[in-house]
Amino acid sequence: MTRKMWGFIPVLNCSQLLSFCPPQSRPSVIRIATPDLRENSLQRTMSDQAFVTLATNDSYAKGAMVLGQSLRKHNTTKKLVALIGPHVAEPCRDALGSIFDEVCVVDVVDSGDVAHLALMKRPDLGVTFTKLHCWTLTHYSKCVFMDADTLVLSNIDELFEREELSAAPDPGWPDCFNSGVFVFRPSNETHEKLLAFCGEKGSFDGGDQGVLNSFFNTWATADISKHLPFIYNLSSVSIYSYLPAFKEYGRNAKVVHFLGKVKPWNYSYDAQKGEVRGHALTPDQGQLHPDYLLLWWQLYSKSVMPVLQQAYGETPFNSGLTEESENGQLQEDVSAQPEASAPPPQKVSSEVRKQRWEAGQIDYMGDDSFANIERKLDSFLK
Ligand SMILES: [Mn+2]
Repeated sequence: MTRKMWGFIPVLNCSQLLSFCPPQSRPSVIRIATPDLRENSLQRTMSDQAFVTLATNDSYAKGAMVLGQSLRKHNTTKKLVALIGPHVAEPCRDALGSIFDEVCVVDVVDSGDVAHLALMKRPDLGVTFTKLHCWTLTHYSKCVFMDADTLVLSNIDELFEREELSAAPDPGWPDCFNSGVFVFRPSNETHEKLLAFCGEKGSFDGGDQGVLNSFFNTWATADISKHLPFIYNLSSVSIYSYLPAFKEYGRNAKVVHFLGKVKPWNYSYDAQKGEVRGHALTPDQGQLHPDYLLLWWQLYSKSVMPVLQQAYGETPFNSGLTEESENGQLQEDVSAQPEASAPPPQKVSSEVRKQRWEAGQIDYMGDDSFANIERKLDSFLK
């Protein structure tokens, strides 16, 4: 009975409420805290926008942590949100929690709604559905999604001036946008439309980029302001495919995207020497720019390792850091698991090297490193 009564209480503002009080019980001075109010509304505007990333496993969680710290390092005023899959380990969640403002576990299998239905039609698109979940963050009015394999090089808060769906061209097919960095407006309606679309039509590339490009299919032609400059999603692939452009514009890069199968966390790092190690000479690998790779590891060892150590406590974990032992032999971190160890670079003859280059097996970290290519290029350009 009493509970029901609450339903009839109208929403009143302060002065309306005060008018019910007898005059003697009213406070003599009503403090109007203007500065506080202003601060609150400012905070509201800022907390109304967020950078969002996604980690489906512990390795990607490390990437997300480095991304989060790179955004913090460049003084973002926006909130940081990490979506995580149900398989991310507890200490990793804790570590993410101390870098991000919000960590949301997304389990598409558990959601008994449109997502579940779509997933039953296309079980192969599970990870994609997890990513599309970012549209349900409706307590934000605008967000910028960033893959966990991206790294921020300067403040990029200006991206929030853009509208949905803004993204940079994909280096492989520039009429498509790359879905590693995009501006969007959370909306349950859009989320459901996306899922239904996904369930019906699937994805032409098997991932979120295919779905999003088919859904936002006027991106290439309708509104040039939705084309983010390439410097907001620079992939190493393009550095090597158009080196002169990189030489001209590369210094303005704001976001690096470590595209490809091999990610920064697949390497290891000697913190004492400040060297990245463990480069494998197999096709489709090692396409990461050594300078950006080093930057990633520097940030990881300085700003992420302490957070991880705190979260794991005594429990050993795969840190990816290596130490030189007293007899000069390279040792993996005692706690490291086999996943982190890739074969060390090998010296090969120039003939073999040429063959490998032509077969697309490029030793970006060694003989074919950017510095060497640049030297060669400079000798032509002079
Ligand atoms: Mn990516």
